Amino acid sequence: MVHAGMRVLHTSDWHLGHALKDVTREYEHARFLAWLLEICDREAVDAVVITGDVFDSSTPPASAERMWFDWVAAARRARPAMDIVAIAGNHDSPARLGAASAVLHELGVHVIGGFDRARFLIPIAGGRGLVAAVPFLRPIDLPVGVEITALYAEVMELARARRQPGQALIVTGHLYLAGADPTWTSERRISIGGQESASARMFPADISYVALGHMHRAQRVMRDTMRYAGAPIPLSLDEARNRHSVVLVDLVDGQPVVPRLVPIPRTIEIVRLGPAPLVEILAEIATLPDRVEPGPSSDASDAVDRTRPYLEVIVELARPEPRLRQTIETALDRKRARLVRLGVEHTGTGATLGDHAIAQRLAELDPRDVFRRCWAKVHEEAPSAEVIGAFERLLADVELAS
Ligand SMILES: [Mn+2]
Repeated sequence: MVHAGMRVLHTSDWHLGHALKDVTREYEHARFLAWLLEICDREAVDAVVITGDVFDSSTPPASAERMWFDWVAAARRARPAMDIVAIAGNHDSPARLGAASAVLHELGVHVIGGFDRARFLIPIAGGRGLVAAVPFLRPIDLPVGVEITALYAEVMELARARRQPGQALIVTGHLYLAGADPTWTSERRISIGGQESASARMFPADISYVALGHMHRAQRVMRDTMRYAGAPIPLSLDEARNRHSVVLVDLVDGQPVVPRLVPIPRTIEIVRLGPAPLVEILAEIATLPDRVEPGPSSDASDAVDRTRPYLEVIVELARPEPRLRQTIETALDRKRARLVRLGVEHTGTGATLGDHAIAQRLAELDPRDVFRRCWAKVHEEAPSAEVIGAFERLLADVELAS
């Protein structure tokens, strides 16, 4: 019988190496990671669970990989007994994230790239907890005919067989669960109707805590102890209103106490103007704070410069305005905010409105429907199951790459 409490910190979707319309997020990530280390120390965290998308791409820049390894090293120094478990998300390369796993394992850091029956069960906090570390499941991880639900059923069977009485069981996943709210996240497009969509019911109630990644908005699913930790920074302008946090889960004799959210301070604000007519936009820009002149202390002025707000401007136009960008940029000349997106909404002729409507309808269509219609047009019959299967695999590849 294992007795004693433990504290787990759940975080997700860091997307190290991310750029917002060409602007690197390095400074925000560095600030978040420094803050995270402080929280681990202050809250005496026993284990950190990172549920995927450590990196923004399968080939992250060296600076992003360095940030990851530097953080792991700093965490080891600050809290030598703290376990770190990280799984790959759909953005990570399982091979690349897992490449250093043997070295990291020696340091008490468990990185799970691809699903591996032999090593996904990881005891943490001196055996007070057991993590079933299931990463994002690619079609290649699933034997032919085996669905995600069936694989998780097997995971649960193996985990229950290994679990000691009183030991907390934490199960991870990087997937979209039906019922989760993906509203306006940059993962929205790839998650709806994708192969990774699954039901929350595959996580039975004897799991102490279900640590989820993929949805960038922090949220609970079905119960308090099944959560998406959410991304630590907004990864698109549409995520501007998300509140970012990490989850602290206290487990006493394997039983969870209601999880606590710790809000993450936002390093860089996002300002969104419009859609509005140009005169209104210019009036709003005039009220924005002016740029601070660089002071003598280079460190302080560096921070001031790096934290300039991101600005999105959407202008309503009745007719094309070739000098629009120049007009906006001139108005922003002495302003602190930096323009990362200038969009236009046409309110003019029926033709442009019509184009707009068609583009919108296209975005709403399911690629499968489009494919079926195109196939039927050319071949005068519905595509066979084999052809649909091939298209699904192709679609999954494209979705993984995006
Ligand atoms: Mn993500």
